[in-house]
Amino acid sequence: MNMVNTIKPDNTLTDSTLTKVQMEQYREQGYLFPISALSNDEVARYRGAIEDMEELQGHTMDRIQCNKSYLLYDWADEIVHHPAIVDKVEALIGPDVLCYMTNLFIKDIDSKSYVSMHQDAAYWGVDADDVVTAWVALSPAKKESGVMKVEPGSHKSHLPLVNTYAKDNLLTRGQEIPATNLNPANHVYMELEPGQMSLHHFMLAHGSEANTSDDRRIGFAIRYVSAHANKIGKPESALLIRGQNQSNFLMEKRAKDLSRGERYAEHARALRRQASNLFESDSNSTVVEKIRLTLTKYAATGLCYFREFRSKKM
Ligand SMILES: O=C(O)CCC(=O)C(=O)O
Repeated sequence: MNMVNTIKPDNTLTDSTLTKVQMEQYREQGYLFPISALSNDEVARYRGAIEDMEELQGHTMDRIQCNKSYLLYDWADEIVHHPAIVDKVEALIGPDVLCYMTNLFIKDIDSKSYVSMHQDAAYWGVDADDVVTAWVALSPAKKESGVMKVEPGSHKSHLPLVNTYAKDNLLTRGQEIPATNLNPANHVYMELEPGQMSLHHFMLAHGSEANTSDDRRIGFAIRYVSAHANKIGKPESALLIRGQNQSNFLMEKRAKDLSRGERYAEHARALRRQASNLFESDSNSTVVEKIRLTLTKYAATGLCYFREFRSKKM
């Protein structure tokens, strides 16, 4: 059996900027945790907003709502701009900060959902090193609830990745680093209390197991990119959070300045652009995979056009 480390640092990091030691840990190991981000009241408000919405619509947040939620919802817009989060991110990637994407990762009680070990950099198509995910816990993130685990230092080299399309894998293509390329004995579980966050470099190998606890596991992953980075492939959009944009990302409009219909349309446009890269096949894709990706791309693009059209009636 592999032994896995559960590191519990003595102190939660609370300074508005990071110390030299913390910066060094991030540069060398590729991650930092636990970091205080949200107050108890904020967690209750944000989790409440998600769960009220779920009650109203009669189902859990779907894949579309979980993707780039900051373009739709006030709670998500507030989190991506939260100074306790952005100050730490700025210490790592500089004063010009974009939010490229957010993903709400919900694992319900007894769900089999998991995330295979992968490196985000392998398929995000961002031409930079300054890309960091702030993973904010909106419920307890413990070993038994399927917290994120990371392979320290793995952000220094590209590892192979296979697309498994496994049923319960939360990743679009079930991207997975083959076990022979990993060292599970070194893996670290980044356990967090609600309101705390972890930071990880987009090259770091990470994943998570199923939730076996008696609460939902709700994590809000915010992808921050230096506003000097460029998007490879077809144009995509991002939201300027701080500083000046120097990148080739198209600029998104902030949700709080928009009506409900305008938010819906902005979100649909952003997801349509994202789909054109996300479901693009490459030279390693098999014929079957190429067909699968092309069909998924047309379905996703069509749905986004439909949502944009529907927004005009709101
Ligand atoms: O929330 C999880 O379990 C996985 C998150 C993840 O893969 C990410 O934030 O990049």
